[in-house]
Amino acid sequence: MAGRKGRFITLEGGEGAGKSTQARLLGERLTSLGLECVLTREPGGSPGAERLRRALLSGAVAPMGQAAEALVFSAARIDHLDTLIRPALARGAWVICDRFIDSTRAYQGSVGRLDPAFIRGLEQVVVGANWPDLTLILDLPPEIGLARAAVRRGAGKADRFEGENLAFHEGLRRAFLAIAAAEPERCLAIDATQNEDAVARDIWTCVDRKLRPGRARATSAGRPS
Ligand code: T5A
Repeated sequence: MAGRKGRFITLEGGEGAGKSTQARLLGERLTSLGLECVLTREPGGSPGAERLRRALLSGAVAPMGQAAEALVFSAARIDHLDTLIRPALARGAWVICDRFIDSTRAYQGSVGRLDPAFIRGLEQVVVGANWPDLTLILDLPPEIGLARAAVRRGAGKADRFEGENLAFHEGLRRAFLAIAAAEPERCLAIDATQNEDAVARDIWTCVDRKLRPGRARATSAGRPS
């Protein structure tokens, strides 16, 4: 992306895979190297997109159909990119985003059965040149992820997508693994059945090998102010 000085990392996968946990741990590690790190999420991440998140996760948009839902996720993404992600990358920050465009591909595209041409069109219009440098796909059997999400939720109600049946979540797992296989340059699947520390170690190995954060720090430290 023209004007990008920072790095853009996304975490993807099914419900309860550990994305938020690992986004936080990765952010702490990058910050400890002296890098500016922006932790964010989708849907949401900016005030406008957080309003759309509430509508999406409450199920209020679902009766309008898959295409309308994909467009509302896209509207949220446009605001998020414009107001938070692009400015952060332009000033040299490392942006870590909990879900991004691959969630639209998997949930609305593969499992929601929207026309692949429609999804590709959204990718071109909404994401354009703002593709992640690295996408980490946290992979685990959906039964484990849903059980983790249920423990964390406690007595709270399952949201629009958590409440779908097991076949839906198995389809999502296949869709994310297919994305990882199709785009090995950008995406890496991580075994998310391991404990938090082991998953964090695998993620750090990938980030370090592909994006060299230590070198980025050395370069920015050497820059004249
Ligand atoms: N969506 C989103 C679309 O349909 N299209 C789109 O384009 C986009 C962007 C977002 C929903 O919107 C859909 C997908 C989603 O359904 P959300 O609330 O943000 O909703 O849901 P998730 O992203 O699925 O977030 P979760 O919070 O459910 O899961 P995480 O972030 O993967 O998991 P995390 O880190 O919160 O961990 C869950 C629990 O497990 C524990 C944690 O402590 C926590 O209690 N845990 C572990 N336990 C054991 N071992 C480990 N390794 C663990 N890691 C975490």
